[in-house]
Amino acid sequence: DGQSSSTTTPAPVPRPRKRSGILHMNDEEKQHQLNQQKCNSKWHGLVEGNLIVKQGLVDKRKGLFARRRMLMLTMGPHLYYADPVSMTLKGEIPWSPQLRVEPKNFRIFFVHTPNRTYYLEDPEGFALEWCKAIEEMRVNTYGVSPTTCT
Ligand code: 4IP
Repeated sequence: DGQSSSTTTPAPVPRPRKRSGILHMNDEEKQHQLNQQKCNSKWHGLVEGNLIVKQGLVDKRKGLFARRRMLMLTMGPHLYYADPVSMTLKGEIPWSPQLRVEPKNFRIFFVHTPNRTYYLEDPEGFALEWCKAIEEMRVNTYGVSPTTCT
């Protein structure tokens, strides 16, 4: 069809690194980022040596009440949440190929896991960014599931 002719392909143009580009870094770049995180992030001690891909304050609702937590998506992958006042790790949303995100609006998003749905609210309104980052991590880790029911 003429598409696979031997025309010279133009030299690749270096593109600026996207926020989510961390997933596509080579080992050396990741190690560099990790060293930066060790020196510069006060959360480093809570994430078991994993590289933080995205972090931000969210309100995590359980029952009637919500707790403000620092949510941290890391390589591994992990989704840790910590108390930003006491700077202690409170828990972790368990990763599995079944983990799914569901944005409700600009602030509220759900993280569905086999045993629990986490109700999260980004008070700054970046719920869609969270969903994108978590979904990208899921695809990057487990691939696109062929058995997804819609
Ligand atoms: C707590 O409510 C907090 O929401 C906890 O969140 C939550 O644990 C507890 O649920 C829930 O009872 P109160 O602080 O009002 O008592 P966090 O751990 O972030 O402090 P998780 O971690 O599971 O959401 P239980 O069912 O896990 O105890």
